[in-house]
Amino acid sequence: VEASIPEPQRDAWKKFQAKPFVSKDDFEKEVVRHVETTLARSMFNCDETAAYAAASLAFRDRLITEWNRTQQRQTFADTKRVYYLSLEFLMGRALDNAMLNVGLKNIAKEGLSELGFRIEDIINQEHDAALGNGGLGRLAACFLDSMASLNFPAWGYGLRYKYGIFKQEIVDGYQVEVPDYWLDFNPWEFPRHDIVVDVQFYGGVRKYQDEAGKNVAVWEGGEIVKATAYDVPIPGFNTPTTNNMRLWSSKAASGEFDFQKFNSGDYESSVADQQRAETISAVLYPNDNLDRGKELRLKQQYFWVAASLYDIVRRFKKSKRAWSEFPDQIAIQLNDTHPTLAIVELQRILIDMEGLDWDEAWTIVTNTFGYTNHTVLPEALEKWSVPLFQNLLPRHLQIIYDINMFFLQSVERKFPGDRDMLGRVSIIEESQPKMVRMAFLAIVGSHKVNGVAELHSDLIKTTIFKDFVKIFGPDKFTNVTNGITPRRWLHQANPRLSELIASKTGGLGFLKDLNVLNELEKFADDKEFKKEWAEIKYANKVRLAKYIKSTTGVTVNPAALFDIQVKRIHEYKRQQLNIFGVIHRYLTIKAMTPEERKKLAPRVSIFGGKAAPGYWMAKTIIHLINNVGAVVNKDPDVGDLLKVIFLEDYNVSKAEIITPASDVSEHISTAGTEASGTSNMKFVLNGGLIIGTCDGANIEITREIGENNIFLFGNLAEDVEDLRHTHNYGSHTLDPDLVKVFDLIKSNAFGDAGAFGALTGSIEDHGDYYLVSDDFHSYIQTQTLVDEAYKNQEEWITKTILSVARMGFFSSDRCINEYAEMIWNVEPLPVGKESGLGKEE
Ligand code: GPQ
Repeated sequence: VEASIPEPQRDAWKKFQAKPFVSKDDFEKEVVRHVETTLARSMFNCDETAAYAAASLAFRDRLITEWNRTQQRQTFADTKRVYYLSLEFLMGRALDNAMLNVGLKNIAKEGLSELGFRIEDIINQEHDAALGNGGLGRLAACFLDSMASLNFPAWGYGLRYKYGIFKQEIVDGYQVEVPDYWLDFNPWEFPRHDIVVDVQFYGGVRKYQDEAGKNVAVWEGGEIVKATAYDVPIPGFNTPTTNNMRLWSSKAASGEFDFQKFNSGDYESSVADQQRAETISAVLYPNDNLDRGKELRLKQQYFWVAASLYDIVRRFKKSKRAWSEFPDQIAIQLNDTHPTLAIVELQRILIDMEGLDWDEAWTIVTNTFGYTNHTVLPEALEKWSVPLFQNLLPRHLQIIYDINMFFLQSVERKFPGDRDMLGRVSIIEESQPKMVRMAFLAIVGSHKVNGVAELHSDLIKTTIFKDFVKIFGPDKFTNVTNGITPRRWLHQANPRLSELIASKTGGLGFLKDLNVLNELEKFADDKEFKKEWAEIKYANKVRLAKYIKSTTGVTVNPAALFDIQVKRIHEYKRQQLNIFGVIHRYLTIKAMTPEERKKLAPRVSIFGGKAAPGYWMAKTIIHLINNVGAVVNKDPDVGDLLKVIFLEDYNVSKAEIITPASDVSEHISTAGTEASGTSNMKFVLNGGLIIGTCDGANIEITREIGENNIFLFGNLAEDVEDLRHTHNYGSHTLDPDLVKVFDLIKSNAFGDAGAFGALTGSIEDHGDYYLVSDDFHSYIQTQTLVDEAYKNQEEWITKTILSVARMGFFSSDRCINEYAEMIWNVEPLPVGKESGLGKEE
C-alpha cells in the first residue's frame, strides 16, 4: 500500500509539521499541555512523577521529530548502515541524557523551576532502563551514543525484556533479588504495532529436488511467535542525528489456531499459548560471563535474530539492488556470540527463501558480519547441545552442519592429514551430547574478529582461537580497545568538572574530541586550578557521603580516602582480595598504638555490585563484605580510620553518583581474565587514581597516563598458568598475612565462620585458581603506597589532572571510528543546516 502523502498535498503537510521547541516558554507550554491533556491532570494534581512524565514527553516529541528526519535523510542518502546486534543494552536513564545531548538542559531547568520543580528531583523520578548485566551491555549503550554523535547511520537491535536485571536488596547481609518491572511508564519507547514479524520454532524439514534438479529444503510445521517492534530514539550529542534502537517484544500469533482452540472450548490452553509466547521476551538472563545453556535463552536468541534479520533484509530489498551488494549496504556487528545465529539465518534466507547458490550466499554472509569477543573465560563461551538445537531449529542445525563440512574441508586442504586440528576447530564438539561451539561458528561466518583491549586481543589469538589464526591468517583478527562516552560519564555524571574543563579548553568541544583534554596538562601545577579541581572532587565525595548516610545509615568522613570497587561480583574480579585486604587493615589498626593511628590516612572502602542469583560464591563474598562492615563500622578503636560500605543495587544511575567520588578505585582481576574493563576508564576520567593488575585496559591506561599515575601490582598474565600448576601439583603455602586474615574469620569475628568456609577453602584447599594468595602481599604493599601517596595532596592532585588530560584515547568515539574504518567500512552521514538544535554550551 502506498503510504506517502501525494505531492500536491505536501505543502499543507509541511506547513503544519511539528517544530521542536528551543525556548524556555515553548518548553513550559509543552510540559503544561502534556500534564493537562496527555496525563489528564491539573496544576492542583501535578506531583514530581507527573512533572517527570510531562518533561520527558516534551523531550520525546522533540527527539522523535529529529528521529524522523534522520531516518528520512539516511533512507534518501542510501549509504551503508551499521546494525549493532546486542542481547543487552544497559541504557540507564534517558531524560538527563536527552536534555544534555540536545543542549537544552538549562532551558529545562529554568522552565521546570518556574513551574515549581527542581530539575534534580525530576531527573530522579526516572526508572533506569536496565536491559543488561554489566560491562557488555553498558558498552553497547556507549556505542549507540557515539554512533549517533558521530552521525553514523546505525541501528541497535535488541530484546524488549519486561524485566531487566533484578533489583538487589541486602537483607541481614545477604543479597535478595527483586524483579525489575520497568515498563509501568516508559515515555522513551514507541510501539510499532505495524511492524510485526512471524518467527518460527520447532517443526521439521522437508527436502526435495525441484523440476530443475535443484535441492530444496522447506522448514515447516512447528509454531509461530510474533515479534513486535518498539523503537527508542537515540539522540547524538550536539547534532540533529537521532538514531534508532529497535527492541522486539514477543506475542502469540493470534491466528486461526488460537481461534479454533477458543471455539472448541479450550480457552485455557489458548491463553496458556499466549503466555508461553510472551515468556520469550519476559526476562533478561542475569548471568555475567557465564553460559547456562537454557532452552529459553536459545529461543530468545533466535527470536531476536530472526526478527532483526527479517527487518534488515526487508529494508535492503526495498532498494532493489542485487544481492551481491548486500555487504556494501549493510554491516552487522555481533556483540559477543549471543547473536551468532544471525549468520545461519542470513544464509538460510539467501539459499532457502531467495534461491541463491550456497557459495554466492556464503560470500555475502561472511562479508556482512563482524564478531566481537568479550571474554576468554571457558565457562562464558557459549555452547548449545545438538539435540536441543535439532528440536528447536532443525533447519538451522542442518545449515550449521553444512557450514562446518565446507569449513573442515578447507582446513583439510590447508593442513592435510592433521586430524587433531580438525577435531579442535570443528564447530561441532564431539562430546556426549554433541555441542555447537558458537564462537567458532561466529569466527567462520565473519570477516573480522576483534577483542576489546590489546592484551585480550593478543590472548585470544594465542590461546582460545590459536588454530583459527593459522587457518585464516592473522589479518582476520584485530583489536578495538573499548571506550566510554564522555557525555554520560563526564558531562552528565560530573557537571562541575565538565564546566571547569570547558572553561579552560574553550567550551564543550572536548566532549566531541576527547583529545582536547590534553590542554589540561598545562594546569597540572597551577595553584588556582588545582584548588578548584580539588574542591569539585570534595563536593562529589560529600554528595556520595550523603547518599551513603541516607541508604545505609553510616556516617563517613568526606575527607577520608574513598576507595571504591563497583562491578559485578565475580571470583575473577576478586572482590574477595579487596575484602581480605580490608580485614588485614583492620587487624593492623587494632594492633597500632593511638600515636601510630594518628598517622594513618582514614579510609572508606566502598563496594557495590550484583551477584548472579545462582552464583553462591559471589553471594558469599557479598555476605562477608556486609558482615565485616557491621563489625568494623562500630568498633570504637577504629573510628574514622576505616569504614566498610556495601551499596545496594549498583546500577547506571548510581554509577553516575559513585564514579566522580573516588580517590582510588580497584580493578584487580587475576591477570588475563578481565577482557578490558570500562569502569576503570570512567574513574580515571573523573579524576580518580586506580589500583589495578596488569590486565585488560589497565595496561593501555598505564601507557596513556604514565606509570607514575597508577598503582599496579600482582603477577602477570604470562605467569598465571605456571602458578596454577604449582598450586595443584607442587607445594602451596599461603601468604602469612592472608593466613592471619583467615584466622580472624575462623574465630567467628564476622559471624559464623561456617558461612565463609567455601570462600576460604577455595583458596586454602582448592587450588586458589584466581591467585588471591599469590597476589596478596603485592596488593597490601601497594595499598600502603596509596596511603603514603594520598598524604601528599599536592602531588596527588597533579597526578589526577595529568591522568584526566591523557584519557582522550578512551572515548567510545575513537573506538567507533576504528570499527567504522577497520571492520564496517562505513562513513558518517554529514548533517546539513536543517538542524533545530538548541545552542546551549
Ligand atoms: N563482559 Cl562475556 C560482560 O560484561 N559480560 C559478559 O558476559 C562477557 C563480557 C565484559 C567483560 O567482562 C569486560 O572486561 C569488558 O570490558 C566488557 O565486557 C565490554 O567489552
